[in-house]
Amino acid sequence: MLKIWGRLSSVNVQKVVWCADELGLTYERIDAGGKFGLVSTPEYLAKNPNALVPVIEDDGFVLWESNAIVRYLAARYGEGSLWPTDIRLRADADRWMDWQATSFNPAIGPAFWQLIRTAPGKRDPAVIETARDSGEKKLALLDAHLGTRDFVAGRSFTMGDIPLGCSVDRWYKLPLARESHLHVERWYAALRSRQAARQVVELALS
Ligand SMILES: N[C@@H](CCC(=O)N[C@@H](CS)C(=O)NCC(=O)O)C(=O)O
Repeated sequence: MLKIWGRLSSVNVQKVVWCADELGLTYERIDAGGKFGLVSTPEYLAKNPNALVPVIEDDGFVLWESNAIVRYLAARYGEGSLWPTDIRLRADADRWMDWQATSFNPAIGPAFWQLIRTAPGKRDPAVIETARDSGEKKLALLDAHLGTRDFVAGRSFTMGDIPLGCSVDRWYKLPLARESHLHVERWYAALRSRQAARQVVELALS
């Protein structure tokens, strides 16, 4: 059976759980990281020397790095659905996965850390405002893209929607003043209505 190590409060673990649920996979999730520890034990470090979550083990194959895990699961279990067979659609899905990891998440991350993981008295409003402003600019770009398609890679939901869906879910749960991005809001509502997204969208930030 597929095993997933990682606490659900991690955006990177959320991607893997959502992907596995989309694919209807049976899996065991083992809490690790944060208050659950485990990541610094020799057994865990043998699986992931970065001491980070998530990690998966699938039929003896161990893999870390959340977007690589989403790609692997989609390719192995979701060909033609989460894993587009058309190479350009797949490249488009890939592109938005990379954008989530290298652009959107780093932009909004400081707001999350300040507002959710930092005691009120120690927060820096300037850091929050910079992250908010940066997040809005990136969402405007995504909004323009979604203005002409239902999902990030076109008409169908693919692996490309999952990492970004987790980050945008985080964005909408942050206690921030937000601008309106109608296409992103429509897309996010469609994602929220998916049964497989429930574990993520019903979770409070912590
Ligand atoms: N690039 C890695 C980043 C993994 C990462 O930073 N994980 C964080 C949680 S989001 C972590 O393990 N933090 C330490 C901990 O939870 O103990 C990935 O996408 O898998």
